[in-house]
Amino acid sequence: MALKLYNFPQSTCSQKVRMTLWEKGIDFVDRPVDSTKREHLSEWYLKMNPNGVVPTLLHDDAIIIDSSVIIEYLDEVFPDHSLTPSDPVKRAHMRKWLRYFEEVPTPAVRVPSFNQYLSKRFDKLSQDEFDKFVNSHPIRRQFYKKMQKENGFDERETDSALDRLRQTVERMEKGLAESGGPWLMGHDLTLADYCIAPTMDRMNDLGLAEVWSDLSIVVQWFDHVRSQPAYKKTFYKGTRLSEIYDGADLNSKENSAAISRD
Ligand SMILES: N[C@@H](CCC(=O)N[C@@H](CS)C(=O)NCC(=O)O)C(=O)O
Repeated sequence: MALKLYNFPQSTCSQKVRMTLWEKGIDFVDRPVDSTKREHLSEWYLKMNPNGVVPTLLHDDAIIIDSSVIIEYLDEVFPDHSLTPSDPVKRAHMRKWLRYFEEVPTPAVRVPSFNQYLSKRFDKLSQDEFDKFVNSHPIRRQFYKKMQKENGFDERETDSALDRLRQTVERMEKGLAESGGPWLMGHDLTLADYCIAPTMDRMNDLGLAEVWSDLSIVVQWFDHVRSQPAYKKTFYKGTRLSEIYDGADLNSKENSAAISRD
């Protein structure tokens, strides 16, 4: 059974799948997709993932897309070291977290990410080339239309994103207090923890850790999640936006050795 994960090293949606694979000890080929060459919008990639986004999992001949679908799929197909509660009510609560994370913080964190770093990838494009890229995007057209090529998102969009990120950590603080921790669902680590961990890492990388600095249980949870071996394997050198855009040498031997390419 061969598994290949098409992903961006730096994408939060990709990171949650890599964390799940590492946590469960599942062998996979890590296939980085080159966002600078817009590989994710190329014809061969769109045949697998018509949304033009990463990640995409290839499991033998099966193509599985959408990060939360992928992590649930992996946990179902490889049941050892399950990250899903066996009790249906608890399972529903875990899925409630997954859906909330997809709906609220995942889109919200894109706003400061583009403001601070990701809009730099459009620096070399003329306005016409940028518009062409935006109009060709299968599912992010409206998102990119809300931003300015050079300056990212306006104050209103940015404030709204920060508000949603604050709401997320407040909910986590409450959820962790109710569950008794150390994980969102209580005693056991579940997919819910790994679903949100990369977004928190991204906020930290953007200098936004103050959003939860007064929430002591979330602070503890974040320390705990960061100490997991799967976390360390997922965030290899070059997976954080600050490293990519603030000048780390991504072609260094150390970095290329950290990922297996096909
Ligand atoms: N719902 C999708 C969203 C995936 C997604 O938005 N991926 C981003 C990276 S985190 C992407 O590929 N963006 C490409 C682009 O905006 O062109 C999932 O969870 O897999």
